[in-house]
Amino acid sequence: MARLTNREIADIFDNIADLLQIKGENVFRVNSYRNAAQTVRDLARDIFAIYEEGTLTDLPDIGATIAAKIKEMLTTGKLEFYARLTAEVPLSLVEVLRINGVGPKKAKLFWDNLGITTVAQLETAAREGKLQALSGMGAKSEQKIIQGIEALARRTDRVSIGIAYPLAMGILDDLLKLPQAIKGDVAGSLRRRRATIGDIDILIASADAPPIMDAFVTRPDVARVLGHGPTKSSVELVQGLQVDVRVLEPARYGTALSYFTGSQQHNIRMRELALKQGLSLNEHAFTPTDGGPEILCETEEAVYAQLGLPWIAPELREDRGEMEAAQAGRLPHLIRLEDIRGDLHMHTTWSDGKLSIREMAQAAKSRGLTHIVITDHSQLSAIAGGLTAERLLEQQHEIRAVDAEMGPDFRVLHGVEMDIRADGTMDLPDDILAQLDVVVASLHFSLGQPREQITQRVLNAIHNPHVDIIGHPRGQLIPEREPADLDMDAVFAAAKEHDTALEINANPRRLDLDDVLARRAQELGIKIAIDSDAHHSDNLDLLHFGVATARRGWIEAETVINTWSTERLLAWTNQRKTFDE
Ligand code: DGT
Ligand code: CA
Ligand code: CA
Ligand code: ZN
Repeated sequence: MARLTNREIADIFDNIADLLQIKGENVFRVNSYRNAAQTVRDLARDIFAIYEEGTLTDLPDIGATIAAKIKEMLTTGKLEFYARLTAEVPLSLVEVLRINGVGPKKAKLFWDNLGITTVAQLETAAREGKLQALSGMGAKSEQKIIQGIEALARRTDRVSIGIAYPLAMGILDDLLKLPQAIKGDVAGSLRRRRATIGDIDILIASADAPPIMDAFVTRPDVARVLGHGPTKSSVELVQGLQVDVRVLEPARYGTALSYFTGSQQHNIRMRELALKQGLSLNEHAFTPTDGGPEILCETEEAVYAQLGLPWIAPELREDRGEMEAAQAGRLPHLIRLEDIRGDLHMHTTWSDGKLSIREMAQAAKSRGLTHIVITDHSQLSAIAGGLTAERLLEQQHEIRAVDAEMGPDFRVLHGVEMDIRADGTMDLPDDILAQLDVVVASLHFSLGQPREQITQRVLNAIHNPHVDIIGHPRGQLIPEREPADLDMDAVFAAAKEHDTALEINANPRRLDLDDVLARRAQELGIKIAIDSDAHHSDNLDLLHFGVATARRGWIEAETVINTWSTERLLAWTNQRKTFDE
């Protein structure tokens, strides 16, 4: 018998809370299971070890009754009480509760009157108009339930950082406005800037947690409260994301921040290192294994210093060699957003952008950039208003005019985002490309081609002496479109040979190249571009996602052509035109 894990036990307690709620049990009983689930879920150790030590009831929200149930699950793999409960109330109703707009009362209403026990049955009934006649229901609420079911189907377990990041920052900002909050951070995968996020973790330092918890769980964007404790609470946002907020005393903040930033693998390495020094490390503190007082860390720097390490940037904390690098004093000098001087891929009303060349130039200048390259689509992207060779040369007049207008401190350069056609040819002739400052070549169509064919298309683009950058190389869209089946070894070899830059597209739906590929590219000595691919001035603010992905890939400023001065960039593209051809 495989022993039940913390998570499985937590899930069972959560299910019990849901089922009791549907039964109409009192809120204290329901919450006791809900809170126990949260405690078990948040444990840093295997609960079986705690059970063996006999200290289960020392845990918050675990009394004798709950502890007995944990023991039963750990030792028999079953829970009699849970079996009886699910015989009475079907377990599949727990899934029905996940639909926004369906609470325990409605779930019971549908079950009692129509015998509905699954989401599929509820959807059928709603579409047949059978819900609206029930008491307290109507056509409108029936429609809302259909929408809720559709949203549930779309809800994957992970969401794009582009969605999670602004939500998290909004919540953090609001919490930091409370007078009780001293400081705070986003933690977890979001602080490490993973491309996709499971849930949002936020930490706040404060000596007075309850008002912060109350403010958090009563936010208007909360769909349901999953747990509301004195120092930690979890909610599901109306957007479908889970958010965990924890409040720490300031003296322990650094240890908690380090722990909850993860990754779990990085934490394990930290703990191993601590143990070698005779210290046990958990989310609260270091404790000497031979007894003695806890060592508290107010800052993360102090946590790392305790282990004799320099602070490690959160983007590196994936146990991909960062511990060894830190110990050897060889952490990379990661690129920062401030290092980016030029954005080399953006669109205007000449193709599918929303703003004029002038508006994009002004927006970029006001954000502190020194140059941009206007890269509208080429003709094959007809739906995006792609430009013919003639239109492209017409555009050059306007670009040169706006460039002159902007003055000497800001340059507007002329480029194109040229399609690489399905047959492997380029969408514009060489004599046209030769007249541009920077050429980005991208795959937009026939991305499902077999490996050899699609790889050859990219190789053809790299072999073209006018192509400077391969835009969003694999064409992935997060979460719906898988990357094209490119032979990246072949792409890297060609990019290295021809000194062609590969793009990290900063749009959070793309983030392509990803962190792992970007790191390999840098190791091979290949240049990287980090571009917004903006279609509106607001999109220029997405660059930080590209920089974050680069940092996760250990990328240093010197690798990235956007950190160069305008002169250096132009010297590079000009010299490439005469390269070996
Ligand atoms: P996510 O939410 O799936 O995108 O990824 P994370 O990394 O945000 O994971 P999450 O929210 O489950 O936990 C936040 C951090 O807390 C995680 O990065 C490391 C730490 N943590 C959570 N559970 C454990 C655990 O069982 N052991 C260790 N060592 N650390 C844990
Ligand atoms: Ca998380
Ligand atoms: Ca979490
Ligand atoms: Zn583009």
